[in-house]
Amino acid sequence: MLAIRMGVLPRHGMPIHAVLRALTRVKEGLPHHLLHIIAGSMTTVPHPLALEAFRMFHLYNANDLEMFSELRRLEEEAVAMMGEILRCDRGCTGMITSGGSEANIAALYLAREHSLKRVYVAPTAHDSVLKAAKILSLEVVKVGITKGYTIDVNDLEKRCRERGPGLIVATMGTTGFGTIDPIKDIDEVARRYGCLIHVDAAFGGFVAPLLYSEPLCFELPTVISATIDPHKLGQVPIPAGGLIVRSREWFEPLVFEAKYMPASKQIGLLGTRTGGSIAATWAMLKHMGYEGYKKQAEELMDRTRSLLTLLRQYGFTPAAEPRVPIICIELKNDEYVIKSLASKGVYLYRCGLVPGVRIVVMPHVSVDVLRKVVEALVDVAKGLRV
Ligand code: 0PR
Repeated sequence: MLAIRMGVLPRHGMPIHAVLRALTRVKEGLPHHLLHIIAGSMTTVPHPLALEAFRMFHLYNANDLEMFSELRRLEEEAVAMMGEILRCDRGCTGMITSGGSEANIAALYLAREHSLKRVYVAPTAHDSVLKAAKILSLEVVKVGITKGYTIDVNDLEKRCRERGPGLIVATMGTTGFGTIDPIKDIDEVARRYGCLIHVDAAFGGFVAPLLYSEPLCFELPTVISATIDPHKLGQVPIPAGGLIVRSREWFEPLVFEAKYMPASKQIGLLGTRTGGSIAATWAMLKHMGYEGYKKQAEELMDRTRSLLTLLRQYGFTPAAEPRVPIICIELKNDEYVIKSLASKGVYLYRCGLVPGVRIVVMPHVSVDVLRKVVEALVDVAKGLRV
């Protein structure tokens, strides 16, 4: 008999009820979006329609472009709908990814394949951008920021003049501060120095273009690609990110040869990917429509503004004036604050770049929840002063 040393793998399988009981115990130990106060994360409770659509299609591999060619059609329509939100009126293409990180890595990869080997990155950009640059061996040019936590266009211009053409990453809804880089001014700099722009709208894509009339994305000629995540404010379950690119020609390097596949090709950085993410994204875009997401964005920004007023009344200072529903409250000792809040069942994140805590006003973060967050913060801050 084969001598196998058993560790955690049971020699004989456990009955289903015992497995489920064990999993239930694990789940009970985790914070829950509705039972606790999760007000620092960019995840929210997915819409029941999105979960149903995911369940209907999760079995199908979206990367079998022949057997499941209908899925690619759904994907292209979902991409076109998100492209419309990002003001691409025609010609855009792209794909549903596993999230914002994969979309950003793919965007920087496309730039590299089109001979842009340098990337201009501000410290407010999401970490996945530096991760992408590292994986792809791109030269990183660090760009300064203003006191308002947005890209300093004068500094960007200076760097572009010194270093030359490259891909500039602008963020529509910074992870730590909820600010938006001055994308229109960045476009002017890009034009002058032969650069292109990738807009990381992973969080802000379902908010900013629906609320603000200023040029923000594909209506600017140097914007070549954008990230927009359905699994953040799209109410779609994880995993669902979105990569939108201006043209089929720019997307081409993401079409890979795969000889063993019926279509002899695959798209994207991954292999097998679930059709569930595509169906869930398509379903929510069709269900919410432009006006549905606009209404959600307005409501979340209303809540954010009320929260800012309340926080200021209690003497808390936001690090920046947010334009998407993310607030960074400057606080020393943020690690202690986060831990103390968690012991009260209130889960926030740190802002990252500055000491402070971050609140993200997601759809499940109601006015009542926000009131409880502020109460808990006041309590913990009292402890800090003594
Ligand atoms: N770009 C921006 C602007 C982001 O904020 C994020 C994620 C990404 C890209 C990467 O997206 P994926 O995480 O989908 O790959 N920012 C979130 C954050 O830092 C990630 C997150 C989400 C972290 C939920 C924790 C959490 O509970 O908040």
